[in-house]
Amino acid sequence: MATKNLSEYDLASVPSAEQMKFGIVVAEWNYEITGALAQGAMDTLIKHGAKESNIVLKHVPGTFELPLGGQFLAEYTQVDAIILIGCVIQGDTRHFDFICDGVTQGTTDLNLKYNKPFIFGVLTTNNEQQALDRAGGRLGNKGDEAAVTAIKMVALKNELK
Ligand code: DLZ
Repeated sequence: MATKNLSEYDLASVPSAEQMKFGIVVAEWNYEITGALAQGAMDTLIKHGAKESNIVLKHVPGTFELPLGGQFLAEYTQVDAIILIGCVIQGDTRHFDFICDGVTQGTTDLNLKYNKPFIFGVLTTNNEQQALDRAGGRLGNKGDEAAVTAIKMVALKNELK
């Protein structure tokens, strides 16, 4: 059997999300940005076949609460993947670092604890403009990317299990 050349893999193609169930947890802090990211994620999931009735959308106060919000969804719903959406903007104090550390480690832990994709849809920026640029502005919408990542990870799990 001929070995498939790695360059033949179509990295741009996205599997169908028709049979998949998703959770989206959105931080209320910087909602002008996180709301746009969540909308991008929702639109992209639906564009790739997910049914709106198979998407559970919940809010938490801030980015720091995202891992626990995600854990609630993993425990109490039947979703295949959970997208965590937040935006932390650098300020004058070290709060930024603590929130970023907490949400990053928390998300990593959830992925491995539940054997389920928890997607890191968190912007960590120096200022508001950098966040706006990535929430539907000149650099696209990172919510779209988070949704595609969720679909690809669920498809990979379904293929292997
Ligand atoms: C307190 C705080 C600060 C200063 N900045 C942000 C931020 O930029 N983005 C964000 O999502 N949340 C922020 N928070 C709130 C924390 O995430 C958290 O909700 C509180 O510390 C309570 O646990």
